[in-house]
Amino acid sequence: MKGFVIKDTLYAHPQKVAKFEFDENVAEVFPDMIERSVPGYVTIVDSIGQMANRYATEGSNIYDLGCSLGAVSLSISRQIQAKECKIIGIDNSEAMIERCKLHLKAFKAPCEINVLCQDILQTEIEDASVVVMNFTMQFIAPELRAELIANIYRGLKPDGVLIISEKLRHDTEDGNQLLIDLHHEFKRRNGYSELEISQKRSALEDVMLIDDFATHKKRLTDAGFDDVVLWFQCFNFASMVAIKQK
Ligand code: GEK
Repeated sequence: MKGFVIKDTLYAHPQKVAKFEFDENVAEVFPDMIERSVPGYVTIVDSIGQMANRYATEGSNIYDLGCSLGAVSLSISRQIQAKECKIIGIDNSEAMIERCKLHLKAFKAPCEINVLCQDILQTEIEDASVVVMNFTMQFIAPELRAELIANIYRGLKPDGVLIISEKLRHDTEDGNQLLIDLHHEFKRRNGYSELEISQKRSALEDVMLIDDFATHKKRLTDAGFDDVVLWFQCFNFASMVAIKQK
């Protein structure tokens, strides 16, 4: 995405902080924002493509729910070898979807990617071998998450997977504070000021609501998934793959 990178300075100046939204301003700086804010983002996106290659089956659908600018869809498109798969990227932010279409055109995906502006709570998942939510579910109201996961489970074929990345809350106060401090230091080292870190934190309050790993695991197994593998964690950012066997 390098050719498009515009520096994120959205919270660089003191302001009356409004609730965080995925609007045009955020879409414009998104590649820089996410790389400087999420530890391991580039590795996660690349590894999701690798995992999709392992699980994608010929003629199946692959969903990228909350696709933003299409980084995951592109990574999958470049790495899967299964024939005639359809990649479907979905996001409910018009600003993201418009830019996503431009990015995908510029980067010429080897496997076709269809992009849709839609609420993922309304998405019909069918014949899926791989479903990805890369840092998306944390923006869904907690009381709607179990039904979303159940819907994904129903739409997955046997041996299909759901790859889900989230910011996590650790289940002890001191341990949680340690992970928060390490993450803030990561942001500082990436050039964000104390003001930017604290204003972004206020903007995300009540917008991004995070769970601990045990809650994720229980929700996934309650929906029917046979195994939940935590395959990546750096500080309070993690990614897991949930496997549906039959
Ligand atoms: C990436 N996966 O680059 N329906 C559809 N989209 C939604 C919904 C919803 N109900 N709620 C939020 N979104 C991407 C990064 S960003 C993560 C994902 C972040 C969308 C929202 O518009 C945004 O584009 C995305 O989920 C979350 O790998 O910014 O921390």
